[in-house]
Amino acid sequence: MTIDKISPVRSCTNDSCHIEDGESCAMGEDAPCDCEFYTHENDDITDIPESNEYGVLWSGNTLGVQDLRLLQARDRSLTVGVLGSHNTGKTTFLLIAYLNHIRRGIELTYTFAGSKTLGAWENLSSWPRLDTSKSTFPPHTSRQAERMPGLLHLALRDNTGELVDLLLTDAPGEWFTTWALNAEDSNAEGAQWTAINSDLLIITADCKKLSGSDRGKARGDLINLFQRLSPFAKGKPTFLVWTKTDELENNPIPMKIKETIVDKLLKNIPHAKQHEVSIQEPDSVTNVLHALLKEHDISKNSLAITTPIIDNTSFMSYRGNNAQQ
Ligand SMILES: Nc1nc2c(ncn2[C@@H]2O[C@H](COP(=O)(O)OP(=O)(O)OP(=O)(O)O)[C@@H](O)[C@H]2O)c(=O)[nH]1
Ligand SMILES: [Mg+2]
Repeated sequence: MTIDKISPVRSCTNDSCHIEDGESCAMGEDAPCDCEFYTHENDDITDIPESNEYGVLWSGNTLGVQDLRLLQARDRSLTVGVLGSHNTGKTTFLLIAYLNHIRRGIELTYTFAGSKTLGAWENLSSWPRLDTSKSTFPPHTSRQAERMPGLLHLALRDNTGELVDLLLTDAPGEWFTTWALNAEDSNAEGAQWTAINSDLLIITADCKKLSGSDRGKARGDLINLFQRLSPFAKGKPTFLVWTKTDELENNPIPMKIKETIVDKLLKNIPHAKQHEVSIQEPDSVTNVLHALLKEHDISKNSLAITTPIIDNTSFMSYRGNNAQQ
């Protein structure tokens, strides 16, 4: 789902199968074309690489709903929804987070402990890695999967050794612009899925756009998104992330525009916090992700069980690891 290309129109007539969303065949076929319910047209346009045909965890592709069940059986997993309109730096944010985690020798609060979507991460990474003189940003995220975004997986370990599976959404920005205007639009299903299913939320605010000639539209899109997201963000750690801050030195965001955005953010999502990131400072991205996880831990701990200790023997006093003693 990460590289733009012409693909055949693929569909499955089995209602309980979501193979179009990147999942495995519900009938258990390894190759979807072996399934009686599966059809694909325009096959002559392009060959699909084999890895795209298999919706199983070892393919390394982005995950779908059925894949999640396999992952969630292992431990707690957290879905991080990354929302923002087209070109606001969502995929770049995710990619920097991945690349920074796999770099050796850097001190991190949460360390890299694996990924089920290495194929998808490495596909994205090939763009900046191509060649130092020609390296480039990842391409625009295509809107092939309509019902849910592609999920990128990062397993991280905190300093107590506890594992957390992060599922990061990589969705096309058009979904959110459409959803902000009309939640019922059929092109907005994936955005709605993201808002409902995310445990943690990141909204990207593009400093370059907000200081450029199209800043009025950029501001409008962002405020519409705050309003639409407001009921879904309740109780979820939410960050507004100002992306591309390296652009601000030459072209700052007009004060009035920034004030309006912050004002609307706090009206609609009062608990939202703000952070700044830039490709020039990769650690800024990692810090945001870690701060979001810390925020989640704080909100989780505030709900910790506080059963009073009413017996003196240590056996009777034990309340489990989660209880505050
Ligand atoms: N100056 C600067 N440009 C950036 C930075 N991050 C991203 N960009 C630019 O922004 C463009 C869009 O970035 P993406 O990460 O693809 O944006 P996106 O939100 O995923 O876009 P869609 O997939 O279309 O929704 C890139 O191609 C870069 O040109 C940054 O930190 N600084
Ligand atoms: Mg993208």
